[in-house]
Amino acid sequence: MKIEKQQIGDLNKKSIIAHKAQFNFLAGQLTHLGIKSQQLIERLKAFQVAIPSWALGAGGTRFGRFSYGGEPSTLEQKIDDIGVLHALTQSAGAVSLHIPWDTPEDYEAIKQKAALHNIGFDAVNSNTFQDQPDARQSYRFGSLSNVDQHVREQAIHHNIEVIRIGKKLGSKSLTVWLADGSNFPGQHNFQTALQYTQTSLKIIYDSLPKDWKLYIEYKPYEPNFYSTVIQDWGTSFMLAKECGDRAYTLVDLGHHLPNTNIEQIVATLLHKGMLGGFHFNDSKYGDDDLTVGSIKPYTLFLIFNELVYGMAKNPQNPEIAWMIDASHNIKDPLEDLIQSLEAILIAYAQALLIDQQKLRAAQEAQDVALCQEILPTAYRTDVRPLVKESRLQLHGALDPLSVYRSLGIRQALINERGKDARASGL
Ligand code: PSV
Ligand code: MN
Repeated sequence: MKIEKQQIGDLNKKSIIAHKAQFNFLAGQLTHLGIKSQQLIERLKAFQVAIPSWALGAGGTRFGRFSYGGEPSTLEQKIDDIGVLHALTQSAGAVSLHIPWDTPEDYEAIKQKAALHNIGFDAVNSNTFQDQPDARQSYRFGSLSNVDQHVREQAIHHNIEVIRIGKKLGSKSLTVWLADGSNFPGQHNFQTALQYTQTSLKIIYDSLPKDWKLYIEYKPYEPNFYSTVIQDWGTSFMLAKECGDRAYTLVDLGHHLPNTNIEQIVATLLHKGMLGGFHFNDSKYGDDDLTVGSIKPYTLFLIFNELVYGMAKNPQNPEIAWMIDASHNIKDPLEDLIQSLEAILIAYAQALLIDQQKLRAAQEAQDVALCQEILPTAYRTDVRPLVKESRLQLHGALDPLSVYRSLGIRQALINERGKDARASGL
């Protein structure tokens, strides 16, 4: 399945007049504020978010899974689905593979498929949270932190194998997320578990090619419910520092306890040059993996405020690897991802509108009320015409969701792959 530019162009015609009127109105307002729309549009056009190979099928909970029909059951099909997303949104230009869920069989075919859709290979992800059918050791009691040396060695070797796979595809980074932890007090010696994890990560880090980065993801709980070895950004930060200067922290928005000030964590990491990877999603209670921006759009905007500030002011921080890490339990995954990409670009565009100079001056003057006014002024601007215009300039869809539906893509996928096709993943 490949969507042609012509098909999108034809469907854009329906809404182009209304779009141009809305865009011209907004651009006029921004000109009054001294903001050049085209500069913002160029930033939006450059913003690319990786799609995880495991997110193209239905997600599930421990209570069940509701398939959507036409799910991609091979890696080639998953890349085709990302190709659909990228053609429509022009902002999903990379795939992030999870191994062994999506271990390539024919590397050349996979690379050709990705090139056809203009998709690159972002971070590769290891999986030491599930046992594989042919594995000698079990991760029931952890992987890199396990008290059993054989288990640790198996987990280390798996990560080295993931690097080898990533190298063949052109990836330049490895993301490690560990489920390691304990369910009951006393089960773990915290210090030993941390030390084993550190030693194991260092071996993995030392196996990285010199132009690769390591991202260490943290999470407070789940699947373990009493303790998690890498529970917070501080632990990730500390482990990354122990590994070396190409190891960084990865922030996943869902991996915080309720009401954690994530924007402050983001600012701290950027200031220290340690924010390497970023997983987008949204949540109400825990790691709910809901559509980006669906629950707390203002928080997402505040986070983007720090990201925009940090990307401009912190050259010590590397380019951030963006990825959507959501689970699609009741919606068509492609529709869900389209909505997430839209929410990300909207929050980014709003944050780009913040008058940073005025904010800085108000902060220096300790004018609290004015500081508080400046942010909502940007947030309440309807930036959707800017986001649409950036897609239009790249020959994407003005309204990706409605074009997706008009083209009947889900039905075409069901016809092609069958109603019961099932994607690998969680
Ligand atoms: C764990 O919750 C996580 O956020 C990690 O990034 C995993 O790789 C991914 O989700 C698996 O769905
Ligand atoms: Mn994640």
